[in-house]
Amino acid sequence: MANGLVFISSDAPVDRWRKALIPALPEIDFSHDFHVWPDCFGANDISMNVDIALVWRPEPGALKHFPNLKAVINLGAGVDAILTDETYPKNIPLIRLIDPTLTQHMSEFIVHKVLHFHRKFHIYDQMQRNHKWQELRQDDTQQKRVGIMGLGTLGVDAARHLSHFGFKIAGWSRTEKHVFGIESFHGQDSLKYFLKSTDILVCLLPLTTETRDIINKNTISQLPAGAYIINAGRGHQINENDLLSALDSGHIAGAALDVFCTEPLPTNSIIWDHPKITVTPHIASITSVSSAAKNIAENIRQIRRGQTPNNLVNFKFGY
Ligand code: NDP
Ligand code: OXD
Repeated sequence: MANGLVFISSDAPVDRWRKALIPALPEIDFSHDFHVWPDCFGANDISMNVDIALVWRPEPGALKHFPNLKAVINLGAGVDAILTDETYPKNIPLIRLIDPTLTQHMSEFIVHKVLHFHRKFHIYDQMQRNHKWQELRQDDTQQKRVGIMGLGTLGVDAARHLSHFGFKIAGWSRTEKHVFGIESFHGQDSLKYFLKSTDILVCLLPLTTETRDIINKNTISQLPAGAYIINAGRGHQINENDLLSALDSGHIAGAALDVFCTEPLPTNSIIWDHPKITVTPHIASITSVSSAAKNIAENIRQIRRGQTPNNLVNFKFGY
């Protein structure tokens, strides 16, 4: 019976993962049953022995080399990089990461960015550079409306943290939600009402065929003049040219982008130096290896016991 793990990622730190997984899975002999792609490529006994793949942005086509796979475990929350691989074997369950540290770090990022715009720190930063001492009018927090696209694990937690400051919070999701203190909108038909009442838009959607390019000329025009946009979902959810036009016209007052259509953001991109954009290099929430390892270990045990693992991806919806 297959009982090997294969680690497939070009940019996740395999040594740190191995180190964190060893104490979390004392029942596994890591010297024999933990393999790293592509080093193990071509070794037939290894291919046959692997039942679980641990992946982050895996090389397309790599998974098909393991005929006895029972499950694929993603080392991050978003699974878009896996589902765009046409060769992904859809009969193999895909599990994504839900981890309290990842959620906490994302909420810290979102709270920081919302306060940054709400308290006008982006303008004070520029004023400091120009040696300008001036007090700006401050809007009341209770009047400021934050709209969160994606009321899932990350969106709900960010909403809860923001509501403690007194912001008016709305959320938009695919299915209906009832979350205390959050005005909830769902489905395409309600999107315009959600956008109309949003001063600071936060995107925490997964990237799917429905959410690709969802923040575009048309949807941006439905936001009130002077709105802000924060994107920590995926770069392809925003049409970057439409955003740049809206920033240049003044309809959008500022944007904080953590994710981009091309990553790393090319050094010659005009986004880097845009005065109304703050850029971070996809770090809104980096997977905490030590915290996630416990979670992943539990899922590995459940799969091997024949139980249904936690956090299964729904292939129909793509997240
Ligand atoms: P969840 O699956 O828990 O939540 C996704 C939310 O998006 C759900 O509320 C879902 O609606 C909603 N949604 C999905 N499709 C649509 C649609 N077509 N229309 C309206 N709403 C939709 O995901 P997480 O909160 O865990 O993560 C969200 C994303 O954040 C990840 O997929 C990833 O891309 C990104 N991320 C970015 C990181 C970074 O560092 N920048 C780090 C971690 C994650 P419903 O509730 O009805 O299903
Ligand atoms: C994730 C990410 O999806 O880091 O976990 O973007």
